[in-house]
Amino acid sequence: MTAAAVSGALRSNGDRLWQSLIEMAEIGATSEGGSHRLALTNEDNAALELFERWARAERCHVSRDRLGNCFAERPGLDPARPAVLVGSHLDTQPGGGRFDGPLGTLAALEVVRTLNEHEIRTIAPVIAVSWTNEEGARFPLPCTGSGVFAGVVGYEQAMSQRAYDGPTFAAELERLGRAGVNDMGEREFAAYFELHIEQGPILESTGNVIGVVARGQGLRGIAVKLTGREAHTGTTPMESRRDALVGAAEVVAAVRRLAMTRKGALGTVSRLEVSPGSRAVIPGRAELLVDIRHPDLEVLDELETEVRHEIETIAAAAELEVEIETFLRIEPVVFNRSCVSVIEDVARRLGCSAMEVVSGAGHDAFYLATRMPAAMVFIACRDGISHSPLEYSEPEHVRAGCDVLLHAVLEKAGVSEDSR
Ligand code: HGY
Ligand code: MN
Ligand code: MN
Repeated sequence: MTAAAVSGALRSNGDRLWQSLIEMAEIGATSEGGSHRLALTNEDNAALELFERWARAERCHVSRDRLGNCFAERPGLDPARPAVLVGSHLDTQPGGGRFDGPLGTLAALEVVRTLNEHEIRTIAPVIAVSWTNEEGARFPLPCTGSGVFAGVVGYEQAMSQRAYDGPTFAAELERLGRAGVNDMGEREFAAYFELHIEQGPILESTGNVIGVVARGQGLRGIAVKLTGREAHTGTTPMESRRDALVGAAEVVAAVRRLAMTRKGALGTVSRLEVSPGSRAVIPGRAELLVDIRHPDLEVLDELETEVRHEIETIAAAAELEVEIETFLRIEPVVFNRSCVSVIEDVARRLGCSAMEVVSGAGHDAFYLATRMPAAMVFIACRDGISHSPLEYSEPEHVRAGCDVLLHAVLEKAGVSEDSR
């Protein structure tokens, strides 16, 4: 391990990373100052191609797997040593921000750039990665790419999922020529690290620069279809109606009420589609997406059971047919203690104020943690806002987060004695 790396004197180039974030944000930029780069759209593809150009300029071996996940490998001295994986995603929410995803993906690239600039040779290979469809905004399954890579999400399930705007995941991969042939299925990895904005208020409100993410809360995605009877709004007596939207409104209120009965639980109906949506027609169909979360698996399961039962009860009382499908289960995650400790130690060594946090948002690292030792580094975001054009993190926090990521990677990858 070189003196620079050990003493913590080594630093990434925060200005270069910030500049890369600005350039990346130009792809899919919105007039509100955010990012609109839905998974497997032309914008998402352009973002990945920019990442790949930058990675090739760093002499990385760039490849993709069959999900379109992109791997930029910087060789280590010992190619047989399990690699250290580091990255995040480039796709965004419809009205997303400029940091959620790109921060971690471009910080991984900055790690590579810094190692090249200082001619530091790691023992193990270091691979910067960009995962496909983390957000689950266009295609229902969040963390599709990392989920299949980790062996948690089935390949067919991933490929057959249909975008809310129509095409299947497989068709869009094909249209973009996005898939590759690098099958990492059998490869062993030493660790996975991901830098991400907290997307919540804790770090900012406590004045901590670094969040050491030891755990992540679990979540359920529940799709609900309510079917009533379309009829004339001007002639149908109130007591004989089967109004799907009235049922949906009760479901929205029930999800909120049930979540508030449990400390730490979160419940949201985040998507509602009503048809036919004509003024003089009583809504015959309503489709809802329910998102519930809790750090404790037992409480999360209880809440899911209760929500499903309440939806059945509401549908029966409103004489509506109902279909309920839990299409998404991401279990609460406990990150690898050794990786968490490395982040804690590095943050202390670099003089960053830090605290242990539980991630409220889901991340690719949750799935990666089922296949290899993994942990995350958080930095604050202004007012805790994310999934919004208002998303913002301070340049000095971006720099600090990248430096912690850099040294965590070096700890796990090892550094050769002959590095400068
Ligand atoms: O669902 C999530 O929490 C992530 O932000 N996609
Ligand atoms: Mn994210
Ligand atoms: Mn997100």
